[in-house]
Amino acid sequence: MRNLRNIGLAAGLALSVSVSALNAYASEPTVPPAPTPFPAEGKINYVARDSILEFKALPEYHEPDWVTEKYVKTGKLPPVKDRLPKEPLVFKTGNMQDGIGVYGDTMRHVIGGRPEGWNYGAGQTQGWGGIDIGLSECLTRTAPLFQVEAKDTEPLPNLARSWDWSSDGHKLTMHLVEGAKWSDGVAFNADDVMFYWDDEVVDPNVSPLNGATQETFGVGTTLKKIDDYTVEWTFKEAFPKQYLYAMAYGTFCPGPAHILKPQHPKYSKNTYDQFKNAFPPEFMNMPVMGAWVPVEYRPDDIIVMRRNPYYWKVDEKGNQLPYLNELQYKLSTWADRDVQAVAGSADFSNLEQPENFVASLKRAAEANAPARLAFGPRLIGYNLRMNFSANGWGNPDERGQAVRELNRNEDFRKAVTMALDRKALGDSLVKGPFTAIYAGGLSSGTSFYDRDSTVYYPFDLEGAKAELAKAGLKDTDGDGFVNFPAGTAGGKNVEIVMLVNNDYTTDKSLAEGVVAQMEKLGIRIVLNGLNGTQRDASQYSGRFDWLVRRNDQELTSVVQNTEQLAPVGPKTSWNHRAPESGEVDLMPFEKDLVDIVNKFVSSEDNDQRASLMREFQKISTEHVYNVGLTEYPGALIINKRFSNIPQGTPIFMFNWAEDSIIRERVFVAADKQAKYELFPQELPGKPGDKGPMD
Ligand code: BQZ
Ligand code: CA
Repeated sequence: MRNLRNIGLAAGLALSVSVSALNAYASEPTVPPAPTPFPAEGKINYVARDSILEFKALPEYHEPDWVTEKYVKTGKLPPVKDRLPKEPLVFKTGNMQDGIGVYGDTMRHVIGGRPEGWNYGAGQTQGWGGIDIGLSECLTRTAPLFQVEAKDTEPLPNLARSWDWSSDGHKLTMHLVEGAKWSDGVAFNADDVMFYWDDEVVDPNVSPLNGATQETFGVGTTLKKIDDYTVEWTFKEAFPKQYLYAMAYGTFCPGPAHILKPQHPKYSKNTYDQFKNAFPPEFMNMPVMGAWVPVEYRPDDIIVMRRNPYYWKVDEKGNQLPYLNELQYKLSTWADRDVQAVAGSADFSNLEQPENFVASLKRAAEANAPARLAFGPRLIGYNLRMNFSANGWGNPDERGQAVRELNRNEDFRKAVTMALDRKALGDSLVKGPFTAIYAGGLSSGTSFYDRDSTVYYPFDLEGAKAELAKAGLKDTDGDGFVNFPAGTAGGKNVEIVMLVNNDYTTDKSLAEGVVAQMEKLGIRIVLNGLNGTQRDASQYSGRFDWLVRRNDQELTSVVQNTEQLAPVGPKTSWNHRAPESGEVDLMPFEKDLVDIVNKFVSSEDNDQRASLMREFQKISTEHVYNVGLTEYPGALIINKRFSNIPQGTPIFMFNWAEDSIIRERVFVAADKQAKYELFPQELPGKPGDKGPMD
C-alpha cells in the first residue's frame, strides 16, 4: 500500500526533474520530457487468453436456494438447467483469484450520470458508471484482456462463442451461443443481432449509444443471417481481425428485438424520436442478456438491479452466475463516488479525478479503511479537440465558420499548443508524481506508445505569439485579444466557444486553465459547460468550436474503437465529421492518418502494426490533430469484502474496470456478507411491470 511519505519523496524528485526540463525555452519541436515514473501497484498476473473461459455442458447446475424454493417449486420459473444454454459460458476456476464463489450480497455503485431510458441501441444513456456495461452483452468481450500479453491477444468469445475466417479472409462466419435467453425467458438468436445491425447501426436515422456506424466495422462491410445461430460478415479488406474488437462493448451489444422491433419506425407508425424514447427510465424489467435487470428507479435517488434468472454463464461447478444478487446505482455525482467508496457507504469507484487523490489516499491508508485503493498506469488523459469541419458539420454561423477555418490552419494550432504550460495545468489538478506532460496522440500507457515518435511543441509563449501572427491574427483594436482579419466575422475579436463536461471537476479545472492560458496568448475563450448527456449531444452534432474531452479507448488501447483515431468514416472521429449530406473535408495530413488506420486494421503482422502506430503518432502530433493537456494514473477503489477482483486491474484500458473485473464472478464470502440488499430474495418481473416479480 503506497503511503503519503513515499509520495512526498517522489514528488520532490518529480519537481526537480520537471523544472529543469521547462527552463529550456525552445520553440523547436522535440519529444515530451520523460514522465516521472509512476509504478502501478498490484502487478498484473498475465495469463493465456484461453485460460479465462470456455463454452461447455456441465453434468449439473445450481442456483441460489431461495430461487428454487420461491420460484421453481412454485412453477414461476423452469428448473435452472432449462434456463441455461446447452453449452453455457463457463468461467475457469484457475483464472478466478479467489476461486469458486458463494451467492449473496450486492455491489453499491454511485454514478454522476442520469438515465435517459433503456434504449441503448438508439443512443440513450443509462447514466454510465457501469449500468450499461452490466446490461449489455456483446458479440465479443475485450475488457478482461488487460491480463493477456498484447502479442497473443484476440477478443474473447461472448455472445459469439466462436468464429471462422474464409480462406481469402473476406468472410467471417460467427456462431452464436445456442439456447441462451433474454431475462424475460425469450430466446436470444440471430434475429437480435440482425435487428441491431440493420435497424440501429446501418439505419442512418439511429445512432447507438457508443456511436457504432457501418464504418466502425469497415467501409462497405455487410452482415447477414445464415440461420438462427449463425451470422456471416463480409469485409472489403482481407482478414481485418481488428474488427473483432469493435464487436465488443460499446459497439456491438444487441438489444431485445422482440421488444424493440415493434417500436421501430420501419415496423410501426412511430417516428425515430418516439422509437428512441419508447422505454423511459420508469420502464422496469427491460429484458437484458446481462447479469442484472433494472427493477427499481427513483429519480435522482437510485436504480436497483436484481439477478437475471436466465443468465447464460456459470462457474466450473455449474453454479449459475452472478454470485451477487443485486447491483445498486446511487444517482449522485462522480466526485461523491470517490468519497463514498473510500468511506464504505459505497463499494466501487474509478478514482479518475486528481482533485480527490490526496483525500482518498489518506482515508484508504488508515488501518480500518473499508476499501482497497490501487493505482494503475498513466491511462487517464485529456485532449483539447478542435472542430475541423469547414463544410457544414454543426451548421456554424459566420463566426463559427471562421473559427473552423482557423482550426484548419496549422500555424494557429501550433500557436495554441505552444501557449500551453502543461506542467502548470497538471499541477493545478494535483501536486506530486501523478500528472505528466501529454503532447496529444496515443496515451503513454498503451503498449503502442513510442515517445521518440511523439512530437512535442514545448511551452513558449513568445514563439506561440509569433505563430499566431503567422496565422494572420492581430489585435487590431488593442484590447489584448487578437481580431479576425477585416472582412471576416466583422473583424471582431476571435472568440472561441469551448465545450466542457460539467459533470467532472477535472474537466472544468482543465478548461478554466486553458481559458487563462489562452488569454495570455491573446485568444478569448468562452466556456460552454453542459452535463454529460447534453455535452455528448452537442459534440456528436458538431455544435462546438473546441472541446475538452477525456481520452477514450482508441488512445488508451488503440485496438478498441480504432476507427475513432481518425475520420475513416463520416461519423468516426471525435472532432471531424461529415455534415448531413456531404463528405468529411479531410486535410492532407488527415488523409495520411486515415490510410494508416485502414492499413493497421487489416494487418496481422504485429511489427507492422507497431510501426504503423509510430507513424500515426508522428503525423498526428506533428500536425497537432489533437492538443494534449495532461495525463495521469487512475486508481481502483473496491470495498474489502469483495473476492475475485483480479489483481492490478486498470480502471481504464480496453474498457472501464466495471467490465474488466468481470462483476458476474465477483462474490462476498458468507462470513463477510452485509445486509445491503434492497430486494432480498426477489427476481425481476415482466417487461414493463413495476419492480421485481410479485
Ligand atoms: C466509468 C464509466 C463507465 C463516457 C463515462 C462518462 C460519460 C462519457 C464515459 C467512468 C463514466 C465514469 O465515464 O466517469 O469512471 O465508470 O462511466 O461507463 O464520462 O459522460 O460519455 O464516454 O465512459
Ligand atoms: Ca482585439
